[in-house]
Amino acid sequence: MTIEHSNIDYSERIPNNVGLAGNRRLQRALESWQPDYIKWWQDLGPDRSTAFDVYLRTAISVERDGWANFGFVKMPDYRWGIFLAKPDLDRKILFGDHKGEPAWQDVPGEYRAPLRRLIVTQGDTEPASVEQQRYLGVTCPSLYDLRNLFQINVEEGRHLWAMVYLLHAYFGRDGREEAEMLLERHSGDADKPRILGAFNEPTPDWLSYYMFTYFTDRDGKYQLAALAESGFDPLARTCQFMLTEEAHHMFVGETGIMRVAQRTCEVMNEVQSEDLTAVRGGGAVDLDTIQKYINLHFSVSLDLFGQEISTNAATYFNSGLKGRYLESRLDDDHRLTNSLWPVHLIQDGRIVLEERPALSAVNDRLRDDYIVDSQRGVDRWNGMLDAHGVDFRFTLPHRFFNRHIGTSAGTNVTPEGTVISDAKWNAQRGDWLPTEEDQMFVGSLMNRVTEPGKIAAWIAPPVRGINGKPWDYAYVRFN
Ligand code: BYC
Repeated sequence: MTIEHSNIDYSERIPNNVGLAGNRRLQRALESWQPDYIKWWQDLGPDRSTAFDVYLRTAISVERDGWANFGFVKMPDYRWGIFLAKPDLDRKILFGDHKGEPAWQDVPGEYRAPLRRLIVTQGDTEPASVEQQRYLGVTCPSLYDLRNLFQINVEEGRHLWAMVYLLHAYFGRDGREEAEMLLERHSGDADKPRILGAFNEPTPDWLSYYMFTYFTDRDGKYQLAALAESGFDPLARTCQFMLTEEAHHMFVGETGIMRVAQRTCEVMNEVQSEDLTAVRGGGAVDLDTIQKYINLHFSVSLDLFGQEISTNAATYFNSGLKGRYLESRLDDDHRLTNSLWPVHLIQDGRIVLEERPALSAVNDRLRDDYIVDSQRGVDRWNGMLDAHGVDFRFTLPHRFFNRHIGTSAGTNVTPEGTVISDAKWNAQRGDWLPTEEDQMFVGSLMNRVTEPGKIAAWIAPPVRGINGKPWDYAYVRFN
């Protein structure tokens, strides 16, 4: 392909660091997709937001300091573009049958179909999340939060661009068709839904949103990290850069949940009670309800890792298309020919932990890494509860709780990990997952606050603002 740079060329209609101007055909193809993308953004992106000036960061280079560029932008004018991490000309494939061979700069013919499928699945989640969050701006708790929502939305839009670039540049006509389809499927659409389950669920309120950015964006982190190991070098480099954008999304989730729980602690102190009615009466979300939202979003996100035992995943690994988390740091043969991995399975109605060929268990291994990482934020939230003298502790439910994909789909498992009957599940479901009443209560708190320095009563203000600005800075200007 053409010469590539770490600096991004913003003089182009499509900003890029892949030398797009040197490939007229590809440039024209992407320029003809661009208006469809803008139309999609206007139809299904953040509701009634096109005239707002938003304090956004835009990458100016893929170097470490390339993110330090902030300014007011109208979202439809955001410079969505194509940014790949710097190339490593000697890069070798680290795992699978092709271990040690030079990374591919083009798509190997025999892996065309699975590679396209991985890219399409990844690409499909990005616009899906923007669609899911479409109406949240209408009920933002503060300008700071509104700005973060919009920042994440534009970056998910850019992640879509990242995958569309790969489809256009490397997959010819069917790649172009897939790129169109990415704008035609819609979250929750009865006829043309998004590909993965979690991306068809609504994100109706800000508590759900923080949970989504904590738990579901974290699946994004792990999937992107696995794809960043790919032997297909353009995919690897695209994902490496996407990962730098992902960190902020998870930060918004983690601090968002922290701030909701902190406010709950403050209200419990004000009303001198931990009782649900008293806490809700004080205008905060009771801790039990926050736990139910954790249970829901964690379990839905665990489904995104696929089956515990997966031949798809084994094929992706063997073929060098999708690796493990931080593959280069793992101390083994990177081929997994004879190794085993402990996998939780349901057998005869019981949960067992059994060694299985590691190759077929790579999905579950990634899920293991994800669970460890998810626990870190939970520990930090609990540290805050402790500091407020509150005894309650948040927990992650058992990995088989409320699962719809994998070995435990269809088995009722409590958050503690006990298999129970349908009758018991139905009787206790409402203790573990948000009930309609819980959702209505959370929904009733969602009122729009857009005055600088003001914040909704159910959430504490952030510790600091964006880019050294105070948290009460006017991050969004309505026109
Ligand atoms: N929903 O062998 P298995 C993000 C299907 S999030 C529906 O385990 P595989 C983001 C599966 O397709 C990251 N279907 O499958 C976050 C397969 O279908 P077929 C997104 C599901 O392929 C927030 C069958 O079940 N990126 O970036 O090994 C905001 C057998 O399953 C689901 C990726 O996912 C499900 N949850 O694993 C914005 C990376 N799970 O073959 C963005 C790309 C499985 O029977 N995707 N199935 O027709 C992949 O690597 C894989 O497709 C999966 C599934 C890990 C998702």
